[in-house]
Amino acid sequence: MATRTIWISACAVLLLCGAAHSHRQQRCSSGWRFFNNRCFKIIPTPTAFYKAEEACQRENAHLASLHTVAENAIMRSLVQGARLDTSGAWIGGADDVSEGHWYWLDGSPFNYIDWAKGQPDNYGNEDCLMLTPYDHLRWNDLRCDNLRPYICAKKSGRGSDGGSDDTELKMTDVSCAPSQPCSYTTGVCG
Ligand SMILES: [Ca+2]
Ligand SMILES: [Ca+2]
Repeated sequence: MATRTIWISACAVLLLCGAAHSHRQQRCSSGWRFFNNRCFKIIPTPTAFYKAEEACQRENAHLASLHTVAENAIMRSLVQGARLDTSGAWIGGADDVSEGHWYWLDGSPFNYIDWAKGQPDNYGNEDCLMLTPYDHLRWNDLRCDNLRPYICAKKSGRGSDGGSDDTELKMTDVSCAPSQPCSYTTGVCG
């Protein structure tokens, strides 16, 4: 287990190197990280779900929707890199309109899921979506008034000198030892 933890950390360090590249490009403003035509930002301040969404909207973003294995894995690695893997983080899904009918706050199709074991369980009326520390940052429904860090996302913009040589975060940024390959389903090494 100690070995696994070490390689998760190594994974995060290399991922942050990839993020540093993204700061030199113009597709995302400072503090945001570019991946798959969107810009993502992790805000570590523990915040209730809809307060977090309001904060994202003030930056023309929403709580992040996730649509692919790669996006999901990259977000997990970013959360780990920010050392928030013990608190988890809100992402932008909810089933508060109709129980069991999940939607993304940004209006995109809810076409991918990665529920943690036994989730969603709506325990005590849980209607908001988070990456849970209890199962490798897979998904859990949680009561919306809980305070958690959160991930905002928005479409990438084209800066005045946005170039074609932008560096994008990619799965190869999640690098691990050959004996502990990075899992494309969990986004962690081993
Ligand atoms: Ca629910
Ligand atoms: Ca739950």
